[in-house]
Order: sequence, then structure tokens, then C-alpha cells
Amino acid sequence: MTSPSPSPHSGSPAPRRFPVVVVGAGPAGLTVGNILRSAGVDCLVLEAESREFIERRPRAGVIEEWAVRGLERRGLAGSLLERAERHAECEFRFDGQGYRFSYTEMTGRHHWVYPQPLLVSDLVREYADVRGGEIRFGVRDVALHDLDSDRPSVSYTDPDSGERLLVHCDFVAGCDGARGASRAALPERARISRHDYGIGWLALLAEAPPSSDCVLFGMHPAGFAGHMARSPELTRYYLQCPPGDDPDDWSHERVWKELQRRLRAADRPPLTEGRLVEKRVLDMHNYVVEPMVFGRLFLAGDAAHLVAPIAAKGMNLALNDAFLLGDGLVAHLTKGDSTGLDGYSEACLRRVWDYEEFSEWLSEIYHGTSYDDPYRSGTTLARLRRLFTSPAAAAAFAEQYLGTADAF
Ligand code: RFL
Repeated sequence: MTSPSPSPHSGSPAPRRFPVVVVGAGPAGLTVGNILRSAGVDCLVLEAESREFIERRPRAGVIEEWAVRGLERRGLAGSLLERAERHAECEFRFDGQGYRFSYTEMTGRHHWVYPQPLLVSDLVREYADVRGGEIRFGVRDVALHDLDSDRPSVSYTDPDSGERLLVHCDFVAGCDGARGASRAALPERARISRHDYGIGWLALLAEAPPSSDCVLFGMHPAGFAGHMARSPELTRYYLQCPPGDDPDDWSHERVWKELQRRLRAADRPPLTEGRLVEKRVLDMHNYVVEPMVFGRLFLAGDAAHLVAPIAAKGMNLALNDAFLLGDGLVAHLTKGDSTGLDGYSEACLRRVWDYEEFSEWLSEIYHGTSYDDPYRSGTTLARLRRLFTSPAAAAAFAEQYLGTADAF
């Protein structure tokens, strides 16, 4: 598991020192950076890609209300509150009918739709341009050192000079996603649990206005299809496909024919079609790294756990980790209170495992009718109908869909 890391070399400029080095400028890393800066704690964010790239990379769009409130409390939700759409319902389509599920009517809570690139742009601007945080884009070969000591360090290759630079710190926040340097630096004692769904999703982004005012889930014998608004001009769609399928086998015509078929419902207009600007196959899997702390390395977001986009939870988990880690680091570094850092891993993992379980449960709902197995189809349809006939089942679904359980 531990891979050899390029060592900082002795001819390089004198090492710099920061209380915290944050690796990765996604939602997790930038939120941690912003929390530190607003408390006057210095940190350095190291990002492998360019600023332009991370501000455009399309991904998530659904943010839960508790996460919006968490951003708002930390002064990070200004644009989001002005521009994001609030959703109150989702719709399940099966057996040729559409069934509306009004979660806001039931709970008073919403889902917010705000594309991840907009959130990342807001967070970078706030961190670098407003709060004066240091950030290096385009860094290469980031390596973490001496994580089990109280003098950890991070080295990287500067993209301009090509020099290998070393930064000493007290803590490393590993926020560099599923394939970053933090995962590569995990020690043997890390336990990684992985679940493969054995299915693929063709993830699509269409230059087309949303075809409904809410998220659509289509359960069809040919496979799942999903519709999620991203903006008035952009819509994300998903099509279940075999894992490892080649996106090039999915022509424009084939995609739209299949989406129209799987999302068709009586009394609903056909989907509005448009140019496909993203088309990639995701092999659906989850993993959890336990614990989320190794010496002075604190993992957050996808670096610690992946949850397939089935329930739109990944960015929400990343934000939850970032709130806990940012607050914990501030308390430790400014007041000597280490309660938050000591309980960090356990506190994050409670929500992580809950969302992992919900993702599995929802996967059976989405995919259960597509296995050419009449028994599995029968139980899946029974589960679906129960959401519309049993108030207790509906309330349990709404709580997990919105992430509002008190237990966290
Ligand atoms: P990110 O966003 O991957 O950011 C990690 C950053 O680290 C950089 N990096 C490195 N930097 C330095 N050195 C290295 N060695 C590095 N290696 C990587 C990367 O360039 C990047 O900038 O992780 P973070 O911050 O943990 O955030 C996680 C979320 O991005 C992710 O969970 C969500 O996108 C998942 N997800 C969704 N989550 C939701 O909550 N709601 C949704 O609606 C939703 N939809 C989705 C999604 C993920 C999707 N894909 C692409 C799997 C839809 C899709 C299609």
C-alpha cells in the first residue's frame, strides 16, 4: 500500500513552514483552507491541476440543506444562496407512470442544486483572492513524509522552476481525491473496505434545459436512467450500462433513444434533447478507509471514502469532513483544544457508513428491475410502491435522501 515517494532533495531552496498543508483543491480541501484562513491560521494548498481546470470540471450538483447551512455559517455560501435552485420533490418512473415524492412537504427541508464547478470557483476565490490564502496550482509528484512524527512534511515539484520544494508543517490535510498522493501514502495498517456494484453508469452532460422541475429516476427492465438539472441550460443524465462499456459505442442517437425509452411515463412530455458535452462510463463502486487519521495525516472527502453517485452524496460527505477537520484544526492550533481532532475520524465515519448503506439500498431500487430476474423485479417494485403507500417508509426514505437524521 505504501509507495516509494520522491524524497525532497538537498540542493533545493530552504524549506518553508506552514501549520497546515492541504493537498487537493476540491470541495474538501478548499473548505478546510477557508476555515483555517478565516481563523487566521496559515496554510498552503497544493493542487495538481490548473485553476481554470478545477473551475470547469463538471461533477456533482446536489447539495443537502445541512451542508448549505454549514457553508453559510462559515461565510462560504453567498453566491450559492443567490443562484442555487431549491428542489422540493423527486419523481420515480416505473411501470410507465411517474410518481412524485414530495420530500419538502414531508420534512420542510430542501435539496439545493448548484454545480460543483461553481462551488469550487466560489471557494477558490474566497480562499485565494479574499482571505489571502496561499495556493499552488499545477504541482507535480506531491509526496508526504514523516507522517508518524510530529514534524511531517510535504514535497512537490514546482511547475515553473521544475525545482523540488519541501514544506514542513504540523498537519497534512489529505483532500486529493480517489487517486491522490494521500491514498498512495497510506500505511499498511489502513483498512480499506470496498464494494463493487457490478454495474456501470454512462454519465452524460447534455446542453439541454432540464425536462422536469425535479430529479427523475427511471426504473426500467432495460436498466436505470436518471435526469438531474444542473442549470437552465445543462442537464446531467445517467444510463445504466455494463461496467467497462466503451462510451464511443453510445452514439448521440442511441443515448437519446435509450433515455426517452427508460424515462417515458404517461402524461409526461418527452425529454428535451441536446448536444452531449460529457460522456464517460463509471464503474460503480464504493470504498471506505479506516481510520481517517494516520499520525499527522487527516484524510477528508474522496481521499477517505468514495460513494458512487447513486444517491448524490459524495460532495456532501466531503463537506461534512471538511467542516469537522477545519474546525478541529482551528481549535487545536489556536486554543490547544484537541477534542475535535481526537474525535474526527469517528465523527466522520458515522455519516460515511450511513450514506454508504443508503447508496446500496437505493442501488437495489434503481437496478433491481433490470436483472432479467422476475423475483428480484417483484421485490424491487414492492419496495418502490411502499414509498407511496406507507408513510413510515416514505419518512425513512426522506430522512436518508436529505441526510437529516439526528444521529450524526
Ligand atoms: P475532488 O473533488 O476529487 O478534489 C480532489 C482534488 O485533488 C486534486 N489532486 C491532487 N492535488 C495534488 N496532488 C495530487 N497528487 C493530487 N491528486 C488529485 C484533484 O485535481 C482535485 O482538484 O475530491 P473532494 O474534495 O473530496 O470532493 C469530492 C467530490 O468531488 C465528489 O465526491 C463528488 O463529485 C461526487 N458526486 C456527487 N456528490 C454529491 O454530493 N452530489 C452529486 O450530485 C454528485 N454527483 C459526483 C456526481 C461524482 C461524479 N463523478 C465524476 C464520479 C456526479 C458524478 C458524475
